[in-house]
Amino acid sequence: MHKPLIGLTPYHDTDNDDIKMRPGYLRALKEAGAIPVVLPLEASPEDLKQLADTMNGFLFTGGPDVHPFLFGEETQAHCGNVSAARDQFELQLLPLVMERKKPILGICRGIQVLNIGLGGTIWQDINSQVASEFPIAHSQPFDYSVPSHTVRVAPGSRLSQIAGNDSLKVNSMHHQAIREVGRDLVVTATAPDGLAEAVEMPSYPFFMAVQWHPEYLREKDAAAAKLFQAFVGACNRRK
Ligand SMILES: [Mn+2]
Repeated sequence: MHKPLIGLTPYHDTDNDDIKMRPGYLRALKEAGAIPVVLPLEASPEDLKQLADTMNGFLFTGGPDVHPFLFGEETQAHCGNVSAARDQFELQLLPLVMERKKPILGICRGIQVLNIGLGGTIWQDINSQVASEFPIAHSQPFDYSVPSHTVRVAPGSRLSQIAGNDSLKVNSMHHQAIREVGRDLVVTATAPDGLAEAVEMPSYPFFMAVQWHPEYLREKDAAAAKLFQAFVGACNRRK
């Protein structure tokens, strides 16, 4: 039986123009039964359509900030580096994938870029823009394989069904977060400070995005491994 092919959007190192991929994403998809395929950043509109046709699903991975002009804002003092090439690639790919109803998983930057692609906005820098009596360490001080904060999962959501739990311990390495939620998305996990940590699109076959990094948790945490299994399962059904 052919395994599903899952296209991953790559990291773009703007200092030397390299594209890179963290092995954790590749291993997580491989363990869940897929063949991960690292996508290029330079692709014509025709190439993008062919990729959208050929891949069985898409993982929008972690990475740098998204350019604020893309969600209608000036650049805030604490916004980080951006890659125009990656912003453009991901935002052009998204509507083509959605037209074809291919499964989508977003991780970290992925949740933000998917939200922006659907008309939503983000906090450019949580620490300087969101006041909190007990600031949560969204840039955690310890290893990525160790969870640092909890999220409350919306009962009845797809995430709740997959994880089998309405409270999850997650890692956290983001300084940006969803502000206004994009079209047709619902928030399905929330951090103790009220920030959105997961979204999904109930009207779409499989559209889920998380702010944390389940690829670093999957070895010790069944809920993180199940997220990849559910995604790959949806990709298998779309072959
Ligand atoms: Mn967090």
